[in-house]
Amino acid sequence: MESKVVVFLVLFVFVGSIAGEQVKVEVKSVTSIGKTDDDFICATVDWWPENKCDYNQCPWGKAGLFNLDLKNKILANAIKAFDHLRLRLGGSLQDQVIYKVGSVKKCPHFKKREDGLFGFSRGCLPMQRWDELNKLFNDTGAKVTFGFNALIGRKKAENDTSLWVGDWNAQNARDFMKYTVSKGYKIDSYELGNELCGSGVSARVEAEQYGKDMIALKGIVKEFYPNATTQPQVLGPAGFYDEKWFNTFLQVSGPGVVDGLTHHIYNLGAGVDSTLINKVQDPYFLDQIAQTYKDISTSVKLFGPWSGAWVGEAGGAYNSGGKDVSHTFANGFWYLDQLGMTSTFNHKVYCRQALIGGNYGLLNTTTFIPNPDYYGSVSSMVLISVIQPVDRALLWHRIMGKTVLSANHNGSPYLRVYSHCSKKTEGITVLLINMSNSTTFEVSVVNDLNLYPESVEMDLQGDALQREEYHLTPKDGNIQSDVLLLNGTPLKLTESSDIPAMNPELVDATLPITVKPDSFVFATLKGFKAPACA
Ligand SMILES: *[C@@H]1O[C@H](CO)[C@@H](O)[C@H](O)[C@H]1NC(C)=O
Ligand SMILES: *[C@@H]1O[C@H](CO)[C@@H](O)[C@H](O)[C@H]1NC(C)=O
Ligand SMILES: *[C@@H]1O[C@H](CO)[C@@H](O)[C@H](O)[C@H]1NC(C)=O
Ligand SMILES: *[C@@H]1O[C@H](CO)[C@@H](O)[C@H](O)[C@H]1NC(C)=O
Ligand SMILES: *[C@@H]1O[C@H](CO)[C@@H](O)[C@H](O)[C@H]1NC(C)=O
Ligand SMILES: CC(=O)N[C@H]1CO[C@H](CO)[C@@H](O)[C@@H]1O
Repeated sequence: MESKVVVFLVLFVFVGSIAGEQVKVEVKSVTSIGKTDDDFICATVDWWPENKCDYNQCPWGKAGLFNLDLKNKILANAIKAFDHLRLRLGGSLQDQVIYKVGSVKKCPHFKKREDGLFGFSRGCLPMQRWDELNKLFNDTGAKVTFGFNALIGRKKAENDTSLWVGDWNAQNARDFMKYTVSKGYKIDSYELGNELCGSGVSARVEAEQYGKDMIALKGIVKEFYPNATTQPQVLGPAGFYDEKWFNTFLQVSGPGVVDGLTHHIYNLGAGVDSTLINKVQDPYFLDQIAQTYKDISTSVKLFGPWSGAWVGEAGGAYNSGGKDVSHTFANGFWYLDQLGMTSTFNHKVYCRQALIGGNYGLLNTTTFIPNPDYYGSVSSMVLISVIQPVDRALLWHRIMGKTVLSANHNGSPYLRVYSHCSKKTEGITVLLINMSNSTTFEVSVVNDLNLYPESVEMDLQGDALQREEYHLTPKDGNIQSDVLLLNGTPLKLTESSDIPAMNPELVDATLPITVKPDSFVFATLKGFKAPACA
């Protein structure tokens, strides 16, 4: 019989009286379980016009690519604060958009049309609008993914109501790319089509056909961007995961064609569902989607090791989100958990639907004021460290590095834990999500040297004596509030409409981390020696 001896290094020792439930979190520090892209956080900008309505509500307003106020100062500041926020331009109407360039002369707006896909006619993007959009992207340092219309040139199959057949006609995309290159606009990646894979949403295309079209797209990208170092990536199929379809697609497109295997997530059901508020706080419900992430990483491993899995669009609740939940603090239970979960399944990028628009915008559709999830995503990316003060950047993006470590505990399932190497400093950062509305957790983080158990001194000297903590809670304890508190103080735009500084609280590193009910905590542990982070 083999008995495995693992020596844990206890970082925190309980001192004094403790009110909450004690939990020991073990972080495996020798090997990583995943690696994200440098820029993991991404948000979408959609094509929806003002008259896109669901459930007697028209929540898009002027937040679509055609009518968004590109001169809005908050919008620009919100993108800039990320220091390279990925923006994915696309969505349902993408496959009905034509670009007014080359031989395209007529340039109509989207119109309601009963027999049109998603109830709309085709719409057209004038190059003047594309110029204006690129000015914003360039000014704010956005990393842009542009999704092409993938239905051009195909026709509906006679014997099947949703299937579209025939080759993609790439002429309009080519002309558009040529124009884009001639203007010097920087594009990070090009994507083909939206939700046409598997059984499709409004329309579908077979995997063999789609694989061939991806090869065509890659060819055009190589032609216009001959320098491999700066060549935009190619992404697809931008739809719901279907094992057989995805595997065939990767095999047909073949080695080196698809750089990012993009799939979409709406695991919370319809926006109108009155139980949405319960679903976002239910760990058993939230866990159900993990299998999809595991399956898609298996598809990548077996059939497309040259590519990486991306969540290309995730709004949580479909049909524009839930009007009392998706823009509030409570949505963070789902969203921050998703960022943590997908990174453990080796996803490279996570695109949140939407930067603005619908009920799930990171920014409020009419006021542009950041909603709680905006700061949560920033959090992940910001490192505001004591040594190196960075006064703005947002939490995930600012502090969570790209190397993902396994973190586990055997306490309540209502406490979720994720761990990454820290972004700009030594040690690790943990994200703790407390979905319980009644229990406080007192968390000690221990170092599981999973490969060669040996005892390592905790390096609690110098600035490691203190831990940086960011506690995110809702205003007045109301989880359906749009106002987020950082360490007890509301996050508000500055007078000049800038994103406020997000500074940590310094806590004695020998004490456990207190995670209050209904809260999110990012904690940066400098003295935590993780070989995988070296
Ligand atoms: C439907 O038509 C397409 C070509 O238009 C053909 O490839 C396919 O086999 C047909 N399917 C059936 C079930 O007849
Ligand atoms: C992007 O902005 C910089 C200045 O911030 C400017 O020099 C450059 O010409 C711009 N590029 C494009 C393509 O507009
Ligand atoms: C390709 O781009 C890189 C980065 O901009 C540059 O250093 C390199 O010289 C380019 N190569 C060629 C062949 O132009
Ligand atoms: C935007 O703000 C208004 C006013 O506070 C609020 O009623 C609405 O629910 C918010 N919507 C979104 C999507 O953030
Ligand atoms: C806590 O959540 C439970 C289940 O969702 C609910 O019944 C209870 O009223 C909540 N308690 C508080 C104090 O909000
Ligand atoms: C163990 C524990 O804290 N359970 C609570 C978790 O949160 C749910 C919903 O907030 C409560 O119903 C449980 O009592």
